[in-house]
Amino acid sequence: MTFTQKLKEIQTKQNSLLCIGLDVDPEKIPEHMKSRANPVLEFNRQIIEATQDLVCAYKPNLAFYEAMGEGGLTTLRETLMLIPKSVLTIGDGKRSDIGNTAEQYAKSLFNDFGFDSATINPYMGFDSVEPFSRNPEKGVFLLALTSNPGSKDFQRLKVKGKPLYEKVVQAAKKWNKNQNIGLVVGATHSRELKMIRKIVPDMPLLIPGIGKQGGDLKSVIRNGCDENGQLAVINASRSIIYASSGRNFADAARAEVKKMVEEIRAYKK
Ligand code: OMP
Repeated sequence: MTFTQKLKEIQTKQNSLLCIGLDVDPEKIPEHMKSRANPVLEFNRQIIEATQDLVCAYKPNLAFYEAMGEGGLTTLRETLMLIPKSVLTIGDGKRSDIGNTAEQYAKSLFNDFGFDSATINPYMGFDSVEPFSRNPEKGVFLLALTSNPGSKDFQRLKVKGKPLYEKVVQAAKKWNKNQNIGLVVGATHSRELKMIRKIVPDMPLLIPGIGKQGGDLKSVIRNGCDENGQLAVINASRSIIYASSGRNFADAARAEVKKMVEEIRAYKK
């Protein structure tokens, strides 16, 4: 089964397009957790247990775990073991390098950590992406138009009359022989999202930027889903995992997730 088929199946079974970003900053977790043996792991365990029936994916951003120093990657590995197989994992490292090195990144993310998919920077071209997309079961999300203000610095530059991000979309479509490539499009660009969805009607779109970054959920759902109301993976991190800084943080995260999932279902109609 290809990654895209697997994503469709999981989104149907879970009846959810929502992805939670496990971007855990040890300083931001509730005070009462800080005396635990491994506060971040325990925090993740409670977030995952409280939300796993309501989401289609979890996306740990590797930066947060690398920044923890020794033990951070072990915490990431242990976190991945807590995620049930009914839900996908996205390793968000935005990796890229020459083919020989990209092979090692792919091996690390897919074989060693065992992520189902990863975010990849396509700037270095096909040979840098191919090691990640070789296995049809593993998904690759190529950065197309990112949610941050700096996305205009390069991604919107015109190349032969078209913005660079559109060239990335066209290339991803061409490279998608294994039906496992998707694109990252920020929720902060809903007009462009609509245009990108038209070019790639059946590719997964990872859409971060809801919540703290200000993306509008309704327009993202209306513009980012495929014709069956699927294949958009809507990510929110801080607005969910830090919904409360108190003892009720996991319940508060669940309430926030429930609210978002219900809104998404309503907007799909
Ligand atoms: P919140 O703003 O807290 O919801 O977090 C957004 C998450 O999505 C972070 O892990 C970002 O690194 C990631 N992200 C973006 O915010 N914008 C992008 O354009 C791409 C990503 C990503 O690839 O996931």
